[in-house]
Amino acid sequence: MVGVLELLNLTNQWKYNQAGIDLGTSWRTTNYNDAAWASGRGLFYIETASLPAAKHTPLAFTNPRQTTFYFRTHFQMPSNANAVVLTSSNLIDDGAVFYINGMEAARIGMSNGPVFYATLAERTVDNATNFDVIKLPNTNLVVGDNVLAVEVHQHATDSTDIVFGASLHAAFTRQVPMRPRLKTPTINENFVHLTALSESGYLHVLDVSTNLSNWAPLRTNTALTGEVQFDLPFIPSTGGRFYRMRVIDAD
Ligand SMILES: [Ca+2]
Repeated sequence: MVGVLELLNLTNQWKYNQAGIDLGTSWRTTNYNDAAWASGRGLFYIETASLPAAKHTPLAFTNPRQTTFYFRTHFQMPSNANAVVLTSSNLIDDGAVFYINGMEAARIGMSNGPVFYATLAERTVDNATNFDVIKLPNTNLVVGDNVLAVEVHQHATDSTDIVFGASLHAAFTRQVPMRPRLKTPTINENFVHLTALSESGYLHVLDVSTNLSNWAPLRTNTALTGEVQFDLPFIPSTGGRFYRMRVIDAD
């Protein structure tokens, strides 16, 4: 797979907890039961100013006001996820910490060191009019279901606004090639047609040998996805031939 896949957009559904209580660390883990949390879609907000994306889910202050709001959502990774670059574009007022499957992945507007419920954001966002674009590590991704958990922190306990919205994109810049595989040859009176499954962005080289040890390249094919066909002159009198296919990263 090559290209960019949208995993989450700003209006995706999240579970959220705005109870104003310290949830410790378990809330960010994959298996945490968030069934009792409310559901909504971004942007989440307590904000009178206009924002660069649609406001969908109003939040409400407790008394005293929350320092931290918690959010969780799921996204799906396709099976060839090991060559992915994750980018997240966010509207955050004021700071946030991101976790992928329970492991911290990024911070926005938060200082280094341990972060607790009462930890204040180190930056002040007047109005969340600028997107924070960050890269997230792919090290903790799994094929299939993944959990993105985000805690949003206020800069001050009397802050009058909070905004959260996040999108997530995966760029597949380099895929692991599928194993080269030759299909059963077909023969007509002039050619042997050898076909192989191919993949975009890779050279497909067909080698020939008479003894399985001395291999020589015979054909190179740069065809895009689908089947690559190698047409070999059919010369019945020349004896047996062995063929193998190699897949080479064309970059
Ligand atoms: Ca704020």
